[in-house]
Amino acid sequence: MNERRLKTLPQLLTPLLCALALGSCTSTAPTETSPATPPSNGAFGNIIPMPDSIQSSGGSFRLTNGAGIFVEPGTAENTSIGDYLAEKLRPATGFTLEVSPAAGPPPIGNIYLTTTGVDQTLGDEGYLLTVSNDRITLAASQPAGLFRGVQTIRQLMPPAIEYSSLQQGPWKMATGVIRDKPRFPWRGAMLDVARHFFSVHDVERFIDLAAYYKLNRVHLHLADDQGWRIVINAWPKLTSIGGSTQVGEGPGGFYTQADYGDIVDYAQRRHIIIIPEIDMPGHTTAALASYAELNCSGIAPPLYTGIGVGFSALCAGKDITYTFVDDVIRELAALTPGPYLHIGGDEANAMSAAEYATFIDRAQASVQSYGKKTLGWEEIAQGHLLPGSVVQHWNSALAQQGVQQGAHVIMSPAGKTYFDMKYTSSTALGQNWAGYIEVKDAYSWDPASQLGGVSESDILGVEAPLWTETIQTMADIEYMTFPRLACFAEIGWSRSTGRSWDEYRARLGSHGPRLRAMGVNFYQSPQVPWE
Ligand code: NGO
Repeated sequence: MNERRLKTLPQLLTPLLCALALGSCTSTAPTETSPATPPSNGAFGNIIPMPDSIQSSGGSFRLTNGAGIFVEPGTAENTSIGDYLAEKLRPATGFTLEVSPAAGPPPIGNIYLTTTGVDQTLGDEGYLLTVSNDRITLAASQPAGLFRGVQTIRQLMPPAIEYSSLQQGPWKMATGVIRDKPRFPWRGAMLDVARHFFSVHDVERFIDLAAYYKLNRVHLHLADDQGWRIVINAWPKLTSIGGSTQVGEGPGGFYTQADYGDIVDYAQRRHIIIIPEIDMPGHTTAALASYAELNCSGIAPPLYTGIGVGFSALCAGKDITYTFVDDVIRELAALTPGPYLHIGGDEANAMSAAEYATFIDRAQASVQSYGKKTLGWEEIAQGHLLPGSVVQHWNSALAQQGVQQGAHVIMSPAGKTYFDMKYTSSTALGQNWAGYIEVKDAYSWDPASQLGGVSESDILGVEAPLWTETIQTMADIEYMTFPRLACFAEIGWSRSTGRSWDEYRARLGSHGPRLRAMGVNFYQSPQVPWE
């Protein structure tokens, strides 16, 4: 039970909303809803990730044909969010849901999205959602906050709203006020498109599903031993040769720079930043097989389609290696609006510690020279980190060395966040080197107490990787990712106090019909009372 939430909500929110004239001053006396005891009708308490505060007012809003979505101000960014919401609500309702600019709250029955005159303490992604009998008002100080709040509106609608075909209404939602903002600014999911290649369409679906649970980063693991997946114009054989294989017998594949641009744009519209990773200096067989000169021996190894790790390395002693690295980073930086480039850095066991440290120093310098910040797996903390470099914890205590150098950390502890770990010993897909991760395990941990020497203030956020050695199709991706992504999203977004597995499992169970409506092939864990 969260005492702070219970005491402060009526005192803080109602006057604030009335003062902002956001259409929330209904005559219905608000009733408090603790996150640990959602209302029995579930409607206002089944949101994932759990909002920072919820106050339900016992009424109901009904969306009917003729309703519109009004955005204020009608900037391109706000209009795009209005359009996105309309696109999500139109198929199941069959309503036209026109999107128009507004100056002040619209008439009764409409949806109002506003960034005008909104409480700045909501931050970049926070929002204030007021559902009254008359209208839905979503206020945020930034467009990203509006976008996150739109996901809450979707989750307040009946689950059938998520079907892509016409469904039976009525389209009612419970009334109340939600004030919400995230715990961590970085909440990511990683998709390994190197071990198996996935189409632009698959990546976009992955992005869409991540957006539903308010993630804001999608990290693409674009190169590994088994495949190089992004065209680099200065080194075309990386994809023509290095992109031609994957784990097993499949033909591999790669993204053109235009494909990658489409993915970046698709993510940007969902207020998600794409983090591209080129894994180096290890995990580089695809590059080494494409260009003999990148090998210390001058001889290209054969392409690799197995699942071993730690055996390959670029040649740290050759100048051409750094020309190559700089070319790749330059082209990737030019294609990537986000501030980070991920240089990998994990398991470079085939080079000496001194060579590794030199390599990481030089790669970081290249990243910085193109105006970006470096992200790397925790091993990069063995180099000299530049200010702004971020270390991604996965399986050792090396992130502590990063913290000692002043770096921030992204928490991806393998035993909790690796979506490629099997749920149980009978899961057909996945690996188990970091253990089994049932749904309860995916929910029951806290980033700030996970690794000694890495505390809340050191942590930029969390990220869950899906490595794809055993994952071949979108259905496989969905099975390993869901429902664990929902658990993970709550760890990244919601406050840690008052969290309870017993409360959460019921809330997650209520997402069964939503995931089914979206066509998600999720693992129906026996730990969860699925509806
Ligand atoms: C490790 C390894 C990856 C594997 C993954 C499989 C990291 C950072 N490096 O995680 O190459 O694919 O495990 O679980």
